[in-house]
Amino acid sequence: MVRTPTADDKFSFGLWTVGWTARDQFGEATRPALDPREYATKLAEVGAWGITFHDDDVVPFGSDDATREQILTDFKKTTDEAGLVIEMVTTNLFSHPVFKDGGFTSNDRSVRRFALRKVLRNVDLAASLGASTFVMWGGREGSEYDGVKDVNAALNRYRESVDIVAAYIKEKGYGLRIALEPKPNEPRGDILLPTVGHALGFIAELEHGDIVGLNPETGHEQMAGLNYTHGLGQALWSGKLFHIDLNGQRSIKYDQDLVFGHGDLLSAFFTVDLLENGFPGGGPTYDGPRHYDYKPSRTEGLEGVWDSARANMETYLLLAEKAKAYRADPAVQEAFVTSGVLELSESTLGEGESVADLLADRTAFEDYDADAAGEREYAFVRLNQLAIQHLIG
Ligand code: ASC
Ligand code: MN
Ligand code: MN
Ligand code: MN
Repeated sequence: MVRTPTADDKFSFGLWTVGWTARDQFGEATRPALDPREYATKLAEVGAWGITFHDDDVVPFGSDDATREQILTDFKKTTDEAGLVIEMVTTNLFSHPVFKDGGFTSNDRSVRRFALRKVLRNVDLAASLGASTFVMWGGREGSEYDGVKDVNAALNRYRESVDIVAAYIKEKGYGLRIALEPKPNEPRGDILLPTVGHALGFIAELEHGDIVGLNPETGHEQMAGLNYTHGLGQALWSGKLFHIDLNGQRSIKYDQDLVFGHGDLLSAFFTVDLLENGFPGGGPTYDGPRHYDYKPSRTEGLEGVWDSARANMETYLLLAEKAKAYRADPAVQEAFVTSGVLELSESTLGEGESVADLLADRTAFEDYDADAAGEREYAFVRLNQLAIQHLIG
């Protein structure tokens, strides 16, 4: 291990990650289910600062109020004793058969009302536990067949529910922000709000969108063939990067939820570079939890669970070290100039320059030597190779 994780690293894990018993589409669980409190204690031991959970991860679906109260009190006692921060809470609107056609966008209105009640109840819980983010992963919001879902109506219902929850948070004065988590498919054939871009477009249509942002997951963007680091970049640019789910994915296939860095390692390097060092030319930065949403592979036993939890943090810390050295390397700084990476931060019009001025500037067009400019060598390959040298050198 590069160094021991500390609270300043803000490493955080979903209870459902280490707690996954590895039941999949084709096979039984390969690991025993421990008491949620055991996972929490052990997560703190291996260096986590935070923990997150779905309501149903801690309290079995359908528990009566007294049982729920007791379980939550005990769980909170354990996390307090372990020194773990409950930084995020999320609602399970995907496991129970009632949600088979979705929660907020089910064709069945009674299901939508039940889903909204389940979420509002969980928002109260999140606030009482001191969480700062409330994640909404709409895994069952979608369809397998184009003709069965009225997308216009579904987005209206999605907006209705998210706005109701956001308004409720404001009315109660809770210090919570909502983070929507995009995913293109699985478990539904097609999920609504499939990518960072779709979700940003949706948030722009909300009445209470000021407290609604994103929780992009590495593998979810990569399942759509997209660049996760660019997705984080645009979310940051939009002021909407509220939370992140780090993990690994190897190309366009089912959601693998591998350990961070065990998928596309070079992409993981640039993800860490962005999170730790910000944009090369400055701009908004991310200061939130480094949260993992991964699954210990089905081949692992309990020892493998904790090895894999440690691996997530170790990989991140190793990449952070390398990304720091990469940015500090004079050869890289020089390449940033040669390649125009820093030049991109200069506004296209000069200060105080108007469009009329631009139109009058013959050097910008009439006398511009496009052929000569077309000969510029950007030397992007050289810059990328410097990254490779830092990564594996
Ligand atoms: C979440 C979240 C996911 C899913 C999945 C459940 O809350 O972020 O990606 O639930 O991990 O297994
Ligand atoms: Mn995933
Ligand atoms: Mn996730
Ligand atoms: Mn997941």
